[in-house]
Amino acid sequence: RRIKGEVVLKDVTFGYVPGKTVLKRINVTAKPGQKIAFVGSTGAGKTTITNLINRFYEIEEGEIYIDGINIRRIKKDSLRSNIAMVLQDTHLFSGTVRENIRYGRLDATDEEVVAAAKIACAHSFIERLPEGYDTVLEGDGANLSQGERQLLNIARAAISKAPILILDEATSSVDTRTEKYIERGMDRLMKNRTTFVIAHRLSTVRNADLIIVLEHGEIIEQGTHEELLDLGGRYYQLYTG
Ligand code: DGT
Ligand code: MG
Repeated sequence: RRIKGEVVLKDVTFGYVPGKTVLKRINVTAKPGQKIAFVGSTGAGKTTITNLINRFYEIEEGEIYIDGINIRRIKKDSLRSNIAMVLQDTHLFSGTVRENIRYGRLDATDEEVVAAAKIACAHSFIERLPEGYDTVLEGDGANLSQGERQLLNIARAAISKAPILILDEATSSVDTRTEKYIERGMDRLMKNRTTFVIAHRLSTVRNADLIIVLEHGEIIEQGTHEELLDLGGRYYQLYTG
């Protein structure tokens, strides 16, 4: 049974430690292929929501469903292979650049690896490495810049066929010029996938199907970019601030 990518959070309440609630009664419905953006101040709970969709933590109250199936009943392996992610803290292992991009898609051909790197605007810097795609990365990519590590993570997401994509400040360490350049690649990455995007730079979320504004773990506003600007509330403040 193929995952289509509908994600539903129903009355999700969560805290990392007892007595300190981080998310309060969160309700979100993402239809297959939709782009949902989470915005809000530091500590509002944006990353925590994606941590729960990934099932990095167990929910105390409420439920999360993917295509109608409670994620508690989805095997972790299956969840891993159906959710691609690019996070602020990059995850690379000691191995070649090629292996790092192919991670999770071991059947991918060399051509697919290069195509994914091109989508991520990583091809040119990879070609400049001593051994190109066969360059061995030190643990966690210590021999790369933070921005280069993010581009490799984007390439990994691009080669993945996962129907669900999580982008948490995915291009935060990339310079403005590369970020501009990568925009089309990011659009290709999101195409036909349910995407949850978190970005401080609001220009990257304005075309989302739904923007959810969080404050202290609660949804305080939601709508499209235009709707939220018309509302003249918190999003408007963030946007014009
Ligand atoms: P950001 O990334 O700075 O824009 O902030 P958010 O919105 O991603 O915030 P988030 O979800 O990382 O944190 C929400 C709250 O949860 C904040 O008070 C810190 C707390 N928190 C986050 N991660 C952990 C964790 O691993 N352990 C504990 N005990 N608390 C955490
Ligand atoms: Mg965060």
